[in-house]
Amino acid sequence: MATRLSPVSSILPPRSWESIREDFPILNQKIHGHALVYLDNAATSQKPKPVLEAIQRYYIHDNSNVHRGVHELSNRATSAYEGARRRAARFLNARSAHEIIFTRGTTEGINLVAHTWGEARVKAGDVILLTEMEHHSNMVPWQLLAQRTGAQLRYIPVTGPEGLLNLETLGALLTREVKLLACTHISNTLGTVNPVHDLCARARKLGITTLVDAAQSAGHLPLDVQQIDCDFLAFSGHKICGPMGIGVLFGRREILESLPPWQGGGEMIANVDYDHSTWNEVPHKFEAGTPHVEGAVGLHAALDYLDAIGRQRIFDHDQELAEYAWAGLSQLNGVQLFGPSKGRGGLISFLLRDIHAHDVITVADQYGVALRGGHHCNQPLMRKLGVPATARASFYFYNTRAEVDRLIEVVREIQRFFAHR
Ligand code: 7TS
Repeated sequence: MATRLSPVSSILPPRSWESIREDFPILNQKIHGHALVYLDNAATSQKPKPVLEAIQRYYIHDNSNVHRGVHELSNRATSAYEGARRRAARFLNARSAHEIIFTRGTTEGINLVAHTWGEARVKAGDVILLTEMEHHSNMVPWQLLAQRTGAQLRYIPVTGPEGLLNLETLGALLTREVKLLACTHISNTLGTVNPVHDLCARARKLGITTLVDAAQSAGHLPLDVQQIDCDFLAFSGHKICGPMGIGVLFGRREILESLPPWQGGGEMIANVDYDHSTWNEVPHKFEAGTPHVEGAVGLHAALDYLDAIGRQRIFDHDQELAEYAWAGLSQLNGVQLFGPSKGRGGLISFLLRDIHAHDVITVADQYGVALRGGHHCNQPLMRKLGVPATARASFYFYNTRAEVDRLIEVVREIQRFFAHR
């Protein structure tokens, strides 16, 4: 019998972070005369060359519409699109590619669930349980559903300065009226990593459906929908090195099969008559119209790229940078930091005394440091924290300790600048 060889990736030494960074030409430029320090990764990540090349290759060699054609290019486009679906299933450890719906992103995935599952399963008096740290994308679709159905929203509270979920309230909140628990995995403002596996297990015992917003966790840590044991999980490609306009909604197959479609049109049907139609099998039932094939191709390349680095390695790097930045910022006078001091995701929200977050990020930009400031689509959370806005630095694997040093230096500079005004 032939000897089995180990997969190549397991015998190659890991690539250095320096060489990985070279895959991102956009990072190598000056902004206002200073080297760009891109710390806005929670909004969108940069794209490595292999992703850009995969998209270009697709358009140069294979572009066509999918599924309905029989010519060679259509077959190639279909197999690229469906190959990306299988890759996304593997990325999430879903049981099958039937559980993967391509969307425009996290927001569209959550809206899809709120419409199809929500309208089929939620009625007046039911409760949708969220947390106080949800992004508007995981709040507003449920408010709209509540308005349509007469359901109510309840929230798991966030505790004081540490920004953790108060899990002691869960016993009282997880009542029989709760139909859905929808929770972010990593908060885009606080950096809190929520115990989604435990939350889903608690909900499951009571027959409550679960949805995980993985916009800030996919591509930052190992993600396994069977281990989390959630019913739905959504993420965006553009935050994890993929193109904009493509995302994934995972849905447990039995649930997807039992739901009505969302949008109507081509692709999602089996048979159409003048007065009624029947639906294609899942996941196609939920993908009306010409899909974003280019996006799926780019996403496929991004998932390969991330897994070649290793998601655990990425998470360790995120945490190291976040803790290094936390330590550096907390040594400065007049800096307020938000969220947990340890065990956090790779982003930090902060405020400088007497300086508005927008002034901080505007001056930081003059030094080439790209931060984001505002409510980060967390308006209710901002009110709870008692601040109008925060400045936020968010990291990815191509960021370095030297860039964090530069951030701290620029923050000091901003403090000096405003002290003399
Ligand atoms: N959920 C979370 C936790 C997010 O951080 C975001 C985007 C979304 C959902 C929505 O993702 P989309 O790709 O559908 O727009 N967060 C941010 C941010 O923090 N700054 O810009 C976008």
